[in-house]
Amino acid sequence: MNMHEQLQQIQQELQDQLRQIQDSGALEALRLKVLGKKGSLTQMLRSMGQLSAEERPAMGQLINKAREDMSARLDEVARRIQEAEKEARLRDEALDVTLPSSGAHQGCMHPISMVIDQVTDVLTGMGFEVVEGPEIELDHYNFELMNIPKNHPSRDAQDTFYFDENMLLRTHTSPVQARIMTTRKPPIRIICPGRVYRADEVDATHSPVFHQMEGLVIDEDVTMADLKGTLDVFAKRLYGEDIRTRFRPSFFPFTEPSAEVDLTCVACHGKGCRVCKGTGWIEVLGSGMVNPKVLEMCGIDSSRYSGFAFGVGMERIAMLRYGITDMRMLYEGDLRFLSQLRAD
Ligand code: 2U9
Repeated sequence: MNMHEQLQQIQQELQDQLRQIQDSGALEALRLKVLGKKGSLTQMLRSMGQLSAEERPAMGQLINKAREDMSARLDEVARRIQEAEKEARLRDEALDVTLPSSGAHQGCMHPISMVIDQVTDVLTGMGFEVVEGPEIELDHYNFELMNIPKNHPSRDAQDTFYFDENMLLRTHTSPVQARIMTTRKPPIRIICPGRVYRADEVDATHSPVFHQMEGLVIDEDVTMADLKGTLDVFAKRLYGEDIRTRFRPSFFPFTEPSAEVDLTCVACHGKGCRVCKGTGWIEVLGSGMVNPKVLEMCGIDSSRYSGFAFGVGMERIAMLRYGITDMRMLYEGDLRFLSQLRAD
């Protein structure tokens, strides 16, 4: 085959293959096969040495002309393919903004947060001020100033999470109140909501992390009547006017005297049911008159001032309010459960 025929063949082949090409990758491969360094046309240019000096210029012109032609044809097909690929991409990625949405997810507050808000609303409405403090606390504020002696079981490493001898995760929010007592003068009327920690095993009624709200009032002439009146109003505002309170003697190192406070069962309103085990009463709060020793340790003159304090578990209130029987439901973060509970 002479060079003219060879050239025609290359051109014919290119023409045939171009007709079948669908994508830019294959097109680039074809361009290399013909015009690349080792391409068929490039080989032909190299083999021009075999021609006589007279034949060479005309053949050279012919090959160059063919190269330009073929290059232009390849470019033309490349443009067409690029256009087609772009069209296909636009089709694939098309977004119909007029379609209805798949339903935006509406969040809700966690039941513990809802209950903290509700209890806070009632107590701030009665004149209490909200105070917060650190969850990592000193033994001094958590135990020492609360009159919890060195040999007390709650100080045991089995019951309390310690960082070292002096630092721990607070076991109640009382240290927040101790901090206020050591820095402010009475009258003091504060509530301390917050997370507390105890080395408990998890079960239906226990968790190593839970939430408390504690209240403290210190002033001149504060008596047990003030404690009873305050908690009675609190219970009625939280659960309704028919709710009554019942005080039973108890013991806490930081209060003297101390009392457990029962409320009319909020599930059956006192008739007797499963929640109150038929008694008509449910235990909800702990309370008492602040132990004069605690007042003195915190720098408050116990001959002039007296006070009362109370504590209530937020999980307990949430479980009663929303009919939850297993505390673990509050911590599992299961939206099928949580989203059923909404603020009322
Ligand atoms: C100071 C002095 C006294 C806070 C009190 C209780 C009784 C109580 C429990 C309720 C359920 C803890 O969350 S719970 O397990 N609390 O029974 N708390 S009196 O007494 C104080 C606090 C601060 C300075």
